[in-house]
Amino acid sequence: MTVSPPTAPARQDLIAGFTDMLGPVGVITGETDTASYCTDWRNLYHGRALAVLRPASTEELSRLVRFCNEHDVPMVPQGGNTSMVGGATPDGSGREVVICLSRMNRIRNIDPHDLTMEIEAGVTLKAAQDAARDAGFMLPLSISSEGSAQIGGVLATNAGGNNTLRYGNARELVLGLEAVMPDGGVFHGLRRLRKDNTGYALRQLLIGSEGTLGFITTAIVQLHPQPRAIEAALCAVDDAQAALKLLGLLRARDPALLQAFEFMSGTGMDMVIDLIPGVSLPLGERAPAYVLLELATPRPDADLREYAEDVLGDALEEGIITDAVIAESEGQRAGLWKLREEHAEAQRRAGASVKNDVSVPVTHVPELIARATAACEKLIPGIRPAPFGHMGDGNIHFNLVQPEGMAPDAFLARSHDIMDTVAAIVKDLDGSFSAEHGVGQLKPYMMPSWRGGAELAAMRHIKAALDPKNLMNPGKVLPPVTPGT
Ligand code: 2HG
Ligand code: ZN
Repeated sequence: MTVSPPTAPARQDLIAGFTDMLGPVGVITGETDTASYCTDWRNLYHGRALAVLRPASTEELSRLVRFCNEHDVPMVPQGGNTSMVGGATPDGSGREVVICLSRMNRIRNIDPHDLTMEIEAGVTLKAAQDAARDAGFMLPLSISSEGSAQIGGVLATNAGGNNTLRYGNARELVLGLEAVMPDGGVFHGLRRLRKDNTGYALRQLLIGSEGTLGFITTAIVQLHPQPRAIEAALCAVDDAQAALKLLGLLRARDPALLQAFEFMSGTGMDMVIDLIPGVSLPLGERAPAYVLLELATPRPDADLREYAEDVLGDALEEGIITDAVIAESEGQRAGLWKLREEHAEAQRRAGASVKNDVSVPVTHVPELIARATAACEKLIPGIRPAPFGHMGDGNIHFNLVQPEGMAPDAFLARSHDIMDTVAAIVKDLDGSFSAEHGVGQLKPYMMPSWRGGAELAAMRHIKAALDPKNLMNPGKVLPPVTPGT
């Protein structure tokens, strides 16, 4: 069945209906005003929207979803619009509405005994972290786009980020959830219990569903004690194998202290230093690869600085690292993290790039990097592999930047070849082709070969049961049904 966009009068009726429900402040129309909502952060996808809708409460959203259901209007949830896989961008038909929850942006409460925080979907991750810190706690989710990414999207994609090795992904941090289901019904799951084995864990189904099973409107997340001491260090290493040895050394000494362990290739770091204004490398000279590590403890009596100096001194002596700098102040710590966080932006400035957000067992990270580098260099001579990421939990962003001088479009035309080349190695190493960025509209074509058979069939049954009209974020995560999939 081909579905055409609504005719002009039908479109006017729908917009009048939206405006009745949300008021003029909640409805944005017109190609110019909706343009920024119809393109993704990477500028890979360009859609069109019937309207951008901004409900201010769960009740308004519930009414809106019922209305969309009655009128067969597909809905695309969008938070901070920071998806790396086009997960929040509408298609080109002009019949989808983008629904943003940015007006639902209250931090409702922080409970110091339960160590929980109740937050609405439109709160940015950074605002949530700041509120937790001001109350004396820590919300350990930390990702590069935290200034814009909103809680709804962070949970819908089960975001991971820099602290996963210690605190887990978003899923591990959520105790309770409220959501509007595809038929407009409200799932009232805002519970703050640590033990609650009552039926299926529906909240876990919604987390990571990328908006295909409903809208997350509010969450209760777990907080952690705020560290009393933090030490961040940037180390130069020869390769990922040396980085793995450093991880082993830190784990052997005191695994509880490690909070982040990030790998960066020399190529990626060169791009940051050369293309991002105001950053410089605080080490003697450039290296083939780097590790940014962070140690943290809530204990008042720990001398973390001395520990960091000892362990890195030993790593230098044993030849595991070739240089290191430990941040002397909060400002220097932020400076070290900037070198890491600017990788995505530096790669964007360096030209077209193909991203592979993959994970493998941590032991296999060096082999992944070595094999995928060789395979991609053979596939496209001059390609610039710039892998980096959350090595401590096995998640590497195996990103490849176009060869200098190659036309960006010619490079992007090879995207699937590159992704398939990397994916074959990841599969061989028992990994995943979608670690923390989701599947979105970039990767559904890979689902049958990675999640085929009973697993994909179960996903399709769940989707059909909850969203029989396929109105929630259509075209994302699940591939179209074709015989045999
Ligand atoms: C990060 O870890 C983000 O900085 C972005 O997940 C990764 O640009 C990327 O591929
Ligand atoms: Zn990442």
